Amino acid sequence: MIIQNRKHYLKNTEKKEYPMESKDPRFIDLDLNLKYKVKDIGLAEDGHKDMQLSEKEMPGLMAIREKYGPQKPLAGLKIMGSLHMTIQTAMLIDTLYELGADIRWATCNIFSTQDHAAAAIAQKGSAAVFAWKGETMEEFWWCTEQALIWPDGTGPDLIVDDGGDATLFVHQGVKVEKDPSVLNNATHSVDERCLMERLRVSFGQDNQKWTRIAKKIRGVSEETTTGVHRLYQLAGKNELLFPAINVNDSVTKSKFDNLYGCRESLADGIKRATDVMLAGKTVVVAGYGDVGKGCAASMKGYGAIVLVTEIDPICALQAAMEGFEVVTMDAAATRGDIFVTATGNYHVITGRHIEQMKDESIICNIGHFDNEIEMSYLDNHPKAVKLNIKPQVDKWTLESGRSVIVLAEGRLVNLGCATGHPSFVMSNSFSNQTLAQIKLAHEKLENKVYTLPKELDEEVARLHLKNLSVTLTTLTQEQSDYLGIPVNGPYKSDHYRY
Ligand code: NAD
Ligand code: 9W1
Repeated sequence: MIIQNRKHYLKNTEKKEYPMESKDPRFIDLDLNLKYKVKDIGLAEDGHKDMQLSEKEMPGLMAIREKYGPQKPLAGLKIMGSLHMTIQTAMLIDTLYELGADIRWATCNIFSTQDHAAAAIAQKGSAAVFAWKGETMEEFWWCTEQALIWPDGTGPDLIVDDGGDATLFVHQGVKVEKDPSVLNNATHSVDERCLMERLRVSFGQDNQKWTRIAKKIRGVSEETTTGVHRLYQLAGKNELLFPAINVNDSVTKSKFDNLYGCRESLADGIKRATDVMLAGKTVVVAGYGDVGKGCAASMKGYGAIVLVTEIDPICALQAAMEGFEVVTMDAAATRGDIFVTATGNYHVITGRHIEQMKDESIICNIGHFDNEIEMSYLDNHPKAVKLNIKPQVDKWTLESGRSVIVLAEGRLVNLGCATGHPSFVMSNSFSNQTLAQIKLAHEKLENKVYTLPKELDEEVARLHLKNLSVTLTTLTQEQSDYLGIPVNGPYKSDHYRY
């Protein structure tokens, strides 16, 4: 049943009162015939050139095109993507397109879109794309819904998600259609308000839309920790409406995202922001997990003296075995020239630490997105004065007369002050994404969260070896029998820690 008049329907069938006010003035109507909405289609040529440049740096994606392109394993399938609309993502889109998919795309972050990348995809037509840098929240959720609905009104067969917003859209839509009183629940964020407003309007036009869309979805592959966490929560409550593949926990994804990616991008961020010489400086790295290991190794490589802080004795021992001095932040505060937080924890550098630091110490964060450094101490201190040096670089002068330089307002320095991960890093993640999409398309899976089997993780690694001139050794049959490991893998047990 399509309900043209929501007011009438609700008055006659529901006891509870529903918000009957007209649409939020900020609401944007869907336009199913729109092929794209980007900042400037004239940027397409720049995008094409950058994409061409990244071909060599994304050998996994290029190898997948070569290997699977002719078979078209995604032919006839509609794929919706909600993932940073960057040059690297454009290369993923073109790969999925070459495997036969019919694609629509939105970004998963209002600031991360590279407008020339969006323009290139829109101009080529390999996907319908709705993304520009600096979207409002209302625009963001409009873009997400635009990407979820094809011109014939149907939804996707497959979703590529980063952070879980596309998955959330569908799940909340179904929830509302099961129990419209959900629409009356208080919202706790601008995002939630925008999504709920879209679902309210959608429900008024068609009260089975998301139920139908959810039924057709064969699965989602999820890129990030946050999104994967949401998926396991849904699955735990038996509320997951389709199968999900956790790409985040492939070895070839997480090692690149955490260790190798940050090893490249920390110094990039610090240098673009400050042009500081790292050699000879004392750099304090808080946390010695994969991100901290990459950061410490990078700073050591530049000739810096590296101090590490840790709470975990195993990681502390690892740091010591690499020759790093392991101290507390209280002890390090007076010694460091540059401070990097990489813990995922809360208030690892506090106001007390900042007050002890040497004049013009540089403070930055590459771990949890916004609260590893106690920025509220500076923001709320009546005597702390902020001087903006340039975008993402602030000099805070304290009551003592000393100052500190804070990068990216305490948010992720490699994203705020540099340009995210290199293409080669993303080639690993996105090769996992592509293999996950093929798996979802071809296998009958349950409504659970899966990780990719080790064979596919190994395949992603293999696809990157040729380009690096790596010659792999092949097990002889005798060696294979001796170890009990197949000649073609998988080579490790599932609990092996790389
Ligand atoms: P991890 O769990 O492997 O490492 C974090 C380490 O910090 C752990 O060893 C833990 O013992 C330590 N730690 C916790 N609290 C501490 C404290 N108070 N003082 C000192 N050490 C402490 O995690 P990871 O994979 O290294 O990721 C760390 C963070 O970086 C996460 O928040 C993650 O989301 C983020 N991350 C950022 C990027 C990026 O591009 N900026 C990329 C990947 C991950
Ligand atoms: N993902 N293509 C900023 C990136 C924001 C961003 C973010 C990446 C990529 C970590 C994904 C200013 C690209 C992305 C360029 C850029 C990420 C958040 C990528 C690194 C993750 C919250 N998370 N990522 N390239 N912004 O690099 O898709 O320049």
